[in-house]
Amino acid sequence: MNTHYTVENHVQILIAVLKAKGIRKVIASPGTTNIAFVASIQSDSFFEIYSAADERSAAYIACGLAAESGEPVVLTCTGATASRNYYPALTEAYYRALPIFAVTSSQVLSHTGQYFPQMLDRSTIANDVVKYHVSIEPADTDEQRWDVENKVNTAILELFRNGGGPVNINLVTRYSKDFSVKELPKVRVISRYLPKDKYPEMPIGKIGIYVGSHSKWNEELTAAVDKFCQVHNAVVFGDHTSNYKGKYKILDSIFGQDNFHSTVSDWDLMIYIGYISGEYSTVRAKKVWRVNPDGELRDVFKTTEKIFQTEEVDFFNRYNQGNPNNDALLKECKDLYNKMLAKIPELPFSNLWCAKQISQKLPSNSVLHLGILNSLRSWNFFDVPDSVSVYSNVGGFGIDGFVSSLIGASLFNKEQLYFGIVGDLAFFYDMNSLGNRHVGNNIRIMLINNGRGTEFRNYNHPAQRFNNDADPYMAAAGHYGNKSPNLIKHYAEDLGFEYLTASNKEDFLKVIDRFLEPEITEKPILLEVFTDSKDESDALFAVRNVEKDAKSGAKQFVKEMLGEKGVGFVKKIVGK
Ligand SMILES: Cc1ncc(C[n+]2csc(CCOP(=O)(O)OP(=O)(O)O)c2C)c(N)n1
Ligand SMILES: [Mg+2]
Repeated sequence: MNTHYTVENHVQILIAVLKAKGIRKVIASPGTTNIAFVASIQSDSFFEIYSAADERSAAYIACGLAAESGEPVVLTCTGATASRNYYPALTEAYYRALPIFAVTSSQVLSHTGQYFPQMLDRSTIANDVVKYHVSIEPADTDEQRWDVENKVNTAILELFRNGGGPVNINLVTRYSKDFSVKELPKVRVISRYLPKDKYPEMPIGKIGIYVGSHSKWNEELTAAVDKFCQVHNAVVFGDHTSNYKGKYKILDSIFGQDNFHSTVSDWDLMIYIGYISGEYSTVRAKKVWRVNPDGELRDVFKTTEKIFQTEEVDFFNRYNQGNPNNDALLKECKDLYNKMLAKIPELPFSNLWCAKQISQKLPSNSVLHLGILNSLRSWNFFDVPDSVSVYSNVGGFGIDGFVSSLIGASLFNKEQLYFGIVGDLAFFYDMNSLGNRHVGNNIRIMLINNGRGTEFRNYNHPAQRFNNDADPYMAAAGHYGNKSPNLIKHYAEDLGFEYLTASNKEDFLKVIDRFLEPEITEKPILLEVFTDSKDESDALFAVRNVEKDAKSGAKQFVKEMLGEKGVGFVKKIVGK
């Protein structure tokens, strides 16, 4: 027999990860849909394969072998009712925490329920049969390949997690007859570390910490992270919602430029802590280590290789030995940040302009809530005082609960000021909560009213190509009084708010001291700022184009002179 691995690359990925994890024992049952997998492992002497024609028995054989050897055992079977016969033994394995990896296989999932012979619906499995189950298909794009790697790794990690247990991956086959692949692809192999495990060496290279949205930090965690950065010449990137206030903080949004990518954003290792970030950071990292007590794979930067299931402070303290004091990367990042910030030109009247004017002037110890996307993005370019904590509804990214979330936070401490920066659509969505009888005078809302979701009119938004045609339905323009100067004024005043308004820079500068009054005022304050979508977009363009590198600059030049087609043409010629 002169065959090698199948060309079906999801199968290759599965085999590569199995080998990397040292999983070699397989019980194979006969069939057609699993030929891609069976023929591939049969050609690789690494695997120790046994045959069992009866799937019910095959799975019990796997139980016996796993229990006796202490090793995971892989099962493989085909379509029809084959996989149904795994149920009894997988149930046994579930309750005995035996690491059985059931690799089922099938035709394309779109055949489910359409009377294709041998096709079952495997979308649900009883709760006590496997700990994890998923289908994977051949990967035609990088995105699909990344997804397959994540799913294969998750399944295998689950085999051993919390004492171990059975899992299932369903391989969708294209029945390829090509078994000519001699070498398995290089794959991402993900490992999980518990506190009791020996931790890997910190790699040599450029190391950074990226913080997603994060609750308020305590001193112990800040000290551990700062010491880590000092020892490893690392920096901490993230947006306001990271709430990190230590010495190594870099608010990296300004590095997200249209025609410039700084090497300070290219890391060998990123240590990711916290939850979802709404920043859309441009950091690239060759490898990511995620640190979180939940121990889950969360791979937004798409290069996660290790998961540390532990408290953040314990992780950093384990790597904080030694006393080198190297702040070179911090200095480089800070210099670049300051240089780029200084290059921001005078902006048109906009959310960004307001942020630039007042972000540093927020009263000490106040709390800032930012509406998702446009407001969060605008304020992320400019630092706020360290005593100010910042939150945004980036968990679900809804525009539906901004005012309520702000009010909820403000109930906690009546002596503290709670600021909210919010767009008109988000405000009107949730404005009924302004009438909640618990609203206190510690609330200050800045409503940026541009009469639409200006997000969809920004120069770099996909809807931009529709120009004004984006207004009626994509940007939902013209609702809610269409920038009425009276509507919110009446509503807010009738509910006991002090109302301020500004439609230009001069107006704004006149009212802003009142809005930022550090003492709690007699009434809560609502400042309605009327801006124009074009100004909002122009301001964003200005901050995203303060720097240009030679390569992107040349590309931009070609684009301006020849259009997108010209860029394609030049790319073809120069081959890049
Ligand atoms: C509940 C919900 N519906 C729709 C969206 C999609 N969405 C994201 S931003 C946005 C526009 C928000 O407009 P506005 O609050 O006026 O802010 P602006 O972009 O004008 O600053 C919409 C509709 C969402 N995030 N949540
Ligand atoms: Mg708006």
